[in-house]
Amino acid sequence: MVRYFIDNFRSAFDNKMKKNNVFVVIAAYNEERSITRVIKGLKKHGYRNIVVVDDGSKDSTFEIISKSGATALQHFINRGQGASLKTGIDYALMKGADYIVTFDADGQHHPEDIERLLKPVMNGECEAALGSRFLKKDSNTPFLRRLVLKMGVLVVWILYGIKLTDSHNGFRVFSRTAAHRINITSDRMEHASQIVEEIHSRRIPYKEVPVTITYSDYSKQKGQRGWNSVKIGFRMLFRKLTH
Ligand SMILES: Nc1nc2c(ncn2[C@@H]2O[C@H](COP(=O)(O)OP(=O)(O)OP(=O)(O)O)[C@@H](O)[C@H]2O)c(=O)[nH]1
Ligand SMILES: [Mg+2]
Repeated sequence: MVRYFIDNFRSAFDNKMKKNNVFVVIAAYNEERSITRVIKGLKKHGYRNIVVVDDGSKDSTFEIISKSGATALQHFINRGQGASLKTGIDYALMKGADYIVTFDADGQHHPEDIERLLKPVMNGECEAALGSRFLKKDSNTPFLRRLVLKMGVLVVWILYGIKLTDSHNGFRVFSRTAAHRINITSDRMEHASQIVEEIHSRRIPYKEVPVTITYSDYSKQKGQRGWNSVKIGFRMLFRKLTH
């Protein structure tokens, strides 16, 4: 009985210690309606180092983050999710992060999935864990979005020679080493393909891990339009041909 309590206490203590060097980086653009819930959810799961980059929002996102207890960084103009993640990752590295989680501000990601992503990186199995909504059966991704994402998988395979099940999933974990090596120079949504390309070309060991991505009315109304995805595809192709 005593042994049971000691083991439980030790495992809770170990988990807390492990989470101390985990930094969760969130890019947020006009997310005043969801950001409080997202930060609270992460804190509830024991994450203390939460870095939110307000990407020149026109609403009160920055004021909300500043009062939330999370670290609030700000772009004075809107620069895009890629640029925001770079700002947040650079900050986390500067603060000594050992593990970096990239997490969305619109409530589509679930904090309970973070441990599953962290595990293979902490075990030394890989340096980057990439979330995949398609390794799980219960995906609630709308049909059109699913189609666009599957095309993205195909394009990434053809352009970069890397075959993933979900190449445009913003939920990931990087080790400190991987975060240092992955150079995000694409400011906007093409950064997702660039991260995959960097992982491949720099031979960073990676693993796909199942995660749940929730599509709510809010996220669907705020999320990416089909046309935008086509533009991203063209920009990826342009980048590939000119680099
Ligand atoms: N759209 C957009 N999002 C940004 C920008 N800067 C930061 N973000 C954040 O990036 C995250 C992902 O943006 P989404 O537009 O939802 O993209 P997505 O989740 O890949 O696409 P959906 O599956 O359609 O939701 C959110 O947390 C945004 O707040 C920006 O300039 N534009
Ligand atoms: Mg979204």
